[in-house]
Amino acid sequence: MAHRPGLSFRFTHAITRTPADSVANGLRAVDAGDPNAEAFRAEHGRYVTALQEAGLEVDVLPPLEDWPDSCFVEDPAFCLPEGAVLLRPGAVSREGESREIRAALERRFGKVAELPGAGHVDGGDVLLLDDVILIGLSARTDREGAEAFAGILAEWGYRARVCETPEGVLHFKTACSTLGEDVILATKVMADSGFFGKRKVVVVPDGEDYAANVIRVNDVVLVPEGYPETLAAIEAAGFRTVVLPTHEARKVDGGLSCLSLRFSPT
Ligand code: CIR
Repeated sequence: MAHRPGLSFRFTHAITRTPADSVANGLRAVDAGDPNAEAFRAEHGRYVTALQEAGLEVDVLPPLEDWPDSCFVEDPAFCLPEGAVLLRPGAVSREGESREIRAALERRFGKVAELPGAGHVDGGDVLLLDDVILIGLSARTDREGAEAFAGILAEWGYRARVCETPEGVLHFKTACSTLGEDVILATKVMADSGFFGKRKVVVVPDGEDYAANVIRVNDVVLVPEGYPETLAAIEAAGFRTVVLPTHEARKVDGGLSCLSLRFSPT
């Protein structure tokens, strides 16, 4: 796979989905109280505006009451300039989400592939970099799914590497993000993993692990509100930031990356 500068952060479009009232039943590892759907929708509105201000055309899909976690659109699909791949989320309560997002992807892409076989992959476990795609095995993404997905990526000309997400971390990207230009933001455990080779790694300060999930969108990095040391570290590394509230998403283990699919269709 050739190095394609900007592949991982230069985007023209995004897809999001408004949180449903049923998001109060969303999956979570530790119960810190239910998210309030109305407050979540207000935070989501600010997120959509931030993507638009970063230069993206944003498709906002309607809420799906039958699928409580369906606002986390990153998980049922993965997008590249050439096309989109419908994944197979690893949680039973999310299995219908790929079907539900297909039409939105077909509006934007000529090519929409399906993950072959019976394995599982959540998009939250897939980190797109400019020269490699890292796929993290997790409680949601199994080896069969990861290998089937890597096979599609290879057909499309991309190199993938399968990694082990550290124990207790929901998704690979719960604990790391690309800041672009070969700089990674990662928790200490992830930074020590060796997954990132010679790339520069900005380590998330102690006590702020949630802030490892940020998104670089064109010229800015969107950062969750309430993590001042991580914000300072990202700015010190030379990146412009926009801070957004994610208090409701966090109650159901969601972060900034999970709330959109970002892409530049060719
Ligand atoms: C779940 O557990 O599946 C949702 N409550 C949160 C999904 C977060 N998605 C992501 O990190 N990509």
